[in-house]
Amino acid sequence: MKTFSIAKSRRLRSTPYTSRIEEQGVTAYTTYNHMLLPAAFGSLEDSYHHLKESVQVWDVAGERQVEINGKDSAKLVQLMTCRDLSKSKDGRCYYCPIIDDKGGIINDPVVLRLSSDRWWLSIADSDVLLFAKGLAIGNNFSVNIFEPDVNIIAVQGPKSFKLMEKIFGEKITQLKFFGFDYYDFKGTKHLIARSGWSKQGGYEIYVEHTKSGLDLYDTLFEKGKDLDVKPGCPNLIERIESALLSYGNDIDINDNPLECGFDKFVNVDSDINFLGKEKLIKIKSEGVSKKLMGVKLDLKKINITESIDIMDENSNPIGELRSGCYSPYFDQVIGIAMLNKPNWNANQAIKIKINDQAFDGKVCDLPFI
Ligand code: THG
Repeated sequence: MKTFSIAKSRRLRSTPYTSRIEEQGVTAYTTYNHMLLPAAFGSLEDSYHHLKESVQVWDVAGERQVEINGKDSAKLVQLMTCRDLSKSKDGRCYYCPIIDDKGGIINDPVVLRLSSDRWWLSIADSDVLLFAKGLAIGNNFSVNIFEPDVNIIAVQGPKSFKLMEKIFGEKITQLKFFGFDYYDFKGTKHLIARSGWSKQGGYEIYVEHTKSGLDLYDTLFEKGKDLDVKPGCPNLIERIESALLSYGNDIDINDNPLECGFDKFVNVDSDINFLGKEKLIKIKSEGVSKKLMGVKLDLKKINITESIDIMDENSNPIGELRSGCYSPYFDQVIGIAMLNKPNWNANQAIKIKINDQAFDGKVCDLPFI
């Protein structure tokens, strides 16, 4: 595949850590929320093994925050998501599909309840701020909506707990999954959550004070030397094996949450008010006609830049492959596919054509591991 360099500009925003990661050997960027997001530090496969064994520090500032505060903030956040937040608590994160009036997915952020009238939506790659502003204006809500200057550093991998303990003390190891609290670093408080876009364990530091954050970034590398800490980024292989979904790749506005396996985040039975509720009630009672599934292909290499049609054994189209990679764990290509009803049985045979060559494969359940 031919590769191209990225043309930087003000519009394609750098992060406070960009100069650091460029010194540390970033080799590819993607864009996320109009910001640079590192996509590789050399070999994806080497980074994958390292992430599963040790600890990495990621510049994920592209996971921007949409802050919604004010008297009607809880009402607006609930209007945007089908997940029931009526019993939500301060200091907790909630993975929430944001949907439109048709039930189409606008985004799949991690929602942080800072207080009952102050929320952060830690968004995937789409312009949630504009959607939120439109709803607030149309409904005459009393809210403030803006992007605060927050730049997340993720610390991921099995040794992340040891590394964070060295810097923040034992109490950081007691933080529960999807909980957050404030921890001191040289006199500055940092919001730290036990979360991250890998299944290897770890934390996300929501840096609000850039100077202290840069010092913390450097300290993570100093204190992590004996733990073999390395710079990294969300890893395509690890995230597909773990079935962490990527908005814009695996899911988009033409999919509803029930098609994407978000059933437990679709709360149509409580009396909450959200956009698309009627629609989701209807879809739930009728059942979905397409669904995200895993696929395994008899292939050792793939590079997906657009969806690829999937066929059944008789060459009838049955869906599309949306993400894929070579998995060292399965020693074949695995991928995330949207498959039409009734092709949802694990082990069902499928076919795929790449560069006019046909390859066999089979359907499987998500997550792979
Ligand atoms: N962290 C933060 N912001 C983010 C992401 C993140 N914004 C963009 C993107 N990632 C949003 N998408 C996801 C997808 C999956 C998860 C988090 C964000 C995730 N899922 C867990 C899982 O699937 O096991 C837990 C879900 C649950 O059960 O609540 O962590 O990574 N700050």
